[in-house]
Amino acid sequence: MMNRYLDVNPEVARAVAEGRPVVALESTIISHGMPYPQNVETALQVEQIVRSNGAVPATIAILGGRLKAGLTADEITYLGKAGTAVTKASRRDLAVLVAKGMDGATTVTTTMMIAHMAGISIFATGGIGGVHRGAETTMDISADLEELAGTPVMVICAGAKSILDLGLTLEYLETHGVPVIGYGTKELPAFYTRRSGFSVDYELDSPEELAAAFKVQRDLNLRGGMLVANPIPEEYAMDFDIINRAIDEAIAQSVRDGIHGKESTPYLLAKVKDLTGGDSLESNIRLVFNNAALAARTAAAYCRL
Ligand code: PSU
Ligand code: MN
Repeated sequence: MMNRYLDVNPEVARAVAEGRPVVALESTIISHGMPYPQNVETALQVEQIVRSNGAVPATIAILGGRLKAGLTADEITYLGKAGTAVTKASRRDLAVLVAKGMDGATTVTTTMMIAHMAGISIFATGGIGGVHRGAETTMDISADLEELAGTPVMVICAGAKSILDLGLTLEYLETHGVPVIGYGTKELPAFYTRRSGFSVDYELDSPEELAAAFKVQRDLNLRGGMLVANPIPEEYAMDFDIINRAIDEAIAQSVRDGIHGKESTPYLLAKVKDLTGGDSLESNIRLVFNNAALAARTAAAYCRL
C-alpha cells in the first residue's frame, strides 16, 4: 500500500485500515459512458447508494498524474463536464499519464488496478469490455479480460453488451480461470436485457454467498478476479429485439466509419444511445444503481467473514 503515485482519500483509507466495507467505482463510465449532466448526477447518486447499503464509495480516476482512490464531488463533476476530453485510461495508458501529470478516466482495467493498490476488493460498474464481434480478424479484445485474469478484485456488472461476442468473451474468461457468477440467474445477462442465451458457470443468490466464494479464492491465493453478473431489474430492462437491432445498426455504422481500437466501445455506446432515443441511458443508469447496492452489501458481508 506504500505507493508514491497513489492518493487514497482519508475516509477510504480509514475504512480500509479498519476493515470496513469499501466499494470501488470507475470513471470511464462518467467521462465516456454517459452524457453530461446525467453522468455526474448518476455518479453522485451511485456513491449515495453505496453509502445507504453500508459501504464507503471510492470513485477511481487519474487526476494531475495522481492515482486517486476516492474522489470529491467537485472532482466527479470535473470529470463529467470534461467528458471525452479526458483520456480513457486503460493499463497501457497509465505510466505515461502519470509521468506527464495528466488526467485519465479509468476503465474496468485501471479501476481494478488502482482499487487493488488501495486495498479495495469489491468494484461495481455497468458493463465490462470483452471480445468484440469480429475479433477473429480485428483482434479487438478488451484489456478488461486480461485484468480479470490477473488482479484479485470482484467486479459486479450487469453482464456485457451484445456489442461484444458474448460467447467468445466467456471462452476467454474460462481459459484464464475467471469465475463467472450469475446473481440469481444461470444465464449471463446482456446489460440492457436479463437474458442472453449464454450460461454462466454458477448461480449464487445472496451477498453472503458471493463474499464466501471470493474469500475462498483469496485465501487460496488463486490468481485473478471474479466476475459477478447481476441482471438489470425487470422493470428497467429493454426489449430484446429493439436493443439488438440498435446494436446491429451501430456495429454496421462503426464498420462504415472505420472505427477501431479504443474508440470502438465509446462509439458503439453513443450510437446505441442515439438509436434508442435515450431509453438505453435510463436502463444504463438503473442497472448501475442496482450493481452499486449489491456491491455494497457484498463488501459488508465480506468484511464480516
Ligand atoms: N461497456 C459498457 N459501458 C462502459 C464500458 C464498457 O457497457 O462504459 C467502458 C468501461 O470503462 C470498460 C471499457 O472498462 O469501456 C472497455 O473499453 P475497451 O472495450 O476499449 O477495452
Ligand atoms: Mn478494444
